[in-house]
Amino acid sequence: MNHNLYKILYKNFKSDLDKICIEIPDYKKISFKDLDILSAHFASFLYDLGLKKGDRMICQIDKSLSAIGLYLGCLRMGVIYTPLNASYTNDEVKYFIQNIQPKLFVSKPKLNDDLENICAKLGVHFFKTIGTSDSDPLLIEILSMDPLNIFENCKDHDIAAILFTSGTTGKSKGAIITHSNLSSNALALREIWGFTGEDILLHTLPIFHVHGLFVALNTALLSASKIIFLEKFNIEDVLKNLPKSTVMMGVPTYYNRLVNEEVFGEKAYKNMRLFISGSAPLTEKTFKEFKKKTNHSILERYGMTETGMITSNPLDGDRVEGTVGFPLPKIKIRATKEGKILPENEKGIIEVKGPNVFIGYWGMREKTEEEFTEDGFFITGDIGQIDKTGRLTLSGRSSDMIISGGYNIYPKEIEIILNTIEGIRESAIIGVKHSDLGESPIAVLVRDSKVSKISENDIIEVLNRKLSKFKIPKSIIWIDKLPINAMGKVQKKNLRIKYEKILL
Ligand code: MCA
Repeated sequence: MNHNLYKILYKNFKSDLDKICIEIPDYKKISFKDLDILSAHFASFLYDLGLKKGDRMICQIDKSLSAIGLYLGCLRMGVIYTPLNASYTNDEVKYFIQNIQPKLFVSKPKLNDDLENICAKLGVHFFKTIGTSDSDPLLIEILSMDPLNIFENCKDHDIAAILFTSGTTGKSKGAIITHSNLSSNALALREIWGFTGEDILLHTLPIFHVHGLFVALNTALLSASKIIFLEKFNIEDVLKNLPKSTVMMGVPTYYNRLVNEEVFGEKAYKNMRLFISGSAPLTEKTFKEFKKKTNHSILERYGMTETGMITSNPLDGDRVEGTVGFPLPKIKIRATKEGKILPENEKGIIEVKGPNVFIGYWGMREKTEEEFTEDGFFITGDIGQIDKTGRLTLSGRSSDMIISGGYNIYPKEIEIILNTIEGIRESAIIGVKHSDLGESPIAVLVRDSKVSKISENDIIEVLNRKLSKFKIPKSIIWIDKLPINAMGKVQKKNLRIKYEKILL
């Protein structure tokens, strides 16, 4: 059997190739046939550069049909696809290039000249740029090539993508995701969420993360559902296109914004059958307000970059707010404490096993071994409990990761930079409540009295040069000394309690 994910997607949508697959409102509609040809052109582009199965490429481009064509072209060729947040700085990107040593880097146009030099210095064979318009030179060149209708033969463990997920140590880890990780998860989601060719998915998520790329795109393509493809979550565009849609996927911020939007009414959601939320905890307040306003119970699910989707509230059955439902078919979860499996309703670290679980972190054997148990469960690092019906409730994280509008932020990555700044003796990054993004980072700093005072603006300026905007602390607080426990560890929990309302 050929486990090539594109082959599996194609097999499931080829029955009606003339059907509209993707609509970009007020701009363009393409059929499944157009999509298949577009992906074959991108496969040809990769082949023409000499890339082959197992080679790696990185792209840092804007959400567009070309971005989808490039992703599907990589799948067709068996080229390993790594998308990056378009707002990552060169410092962040340099790390990713050094980590996976791609043969090809595709960047958005005019991101900056340094990137091409960085790629050359780091031995990247090819540096290309592609924009979002139909008149983009590289797109025109690619469309002039003969399409390559390839379905590279892949085994189930062959790698489809490497997606980076931040690490508690401050250095991101490349999660190695196989063709069958992705196909098994998409097949399971199609089944449990009842996706069919009659569905129309409103897609507003970025496609450089698992949620928008795999959970939304793969599941819709596998189901031959139509996709209304928006550049980003913009409330006006969402309200305009919701009436044409039947399913929406989003982070909790999307639902907070909708529920607080006056004009979000029955007209908007009249054809909607399902609202799905994930990537960050959905508050019970938002769940209740949304239900009151629309009579829809948002379906919350739980996943990670390393595992795709793990559990989901049921399509038919109780969607209990504050819980993330039941394991997907063929997936096992358990709560453990110091290696012991806990009984029902006892809080512990959640571990997961199944066809959805990645095979490890690229170039980090030890780190990979640390995160799997002897009997093959992946240790998620999330804290939760499982009740007697098997329903999972999450209650926190063993690390001090912050989730801001669905983006994961690891304090260590920011603290490492802060601790290099003259004038700062100690630093602690903590997550505090944010009414729109759920959580946001703030910096609690101790001055180095031996050095002249540094201003908050100067600190933010240094951070802006090194980090994507979404990681920048929303506030800076100076204190005399950080609270530490007997082990000398900063007691961030105390700081979170003390400053939890500072942004509200
Ligand atoms: C944008 N900004 C942010 C965020 N997003 N700051 C903090 N946190 C954020 N999440 C900043 C921008 O840098 C910009 O700064 C300013 O806010 C306005 O940018 P804009 O894009 O207009 O912001 P927005 O429209 O308010 O975006 C918020 C958002 C967006 C819509 C929630 O962050 C979003 O689409 N998040 C989805 C993330 C996602 O796909 N997560 C899935 C990960 P400036 O103005 O200074 O330039 S996958 C995952 O978690 C697992 C696998 C799972 O289970 O799904």
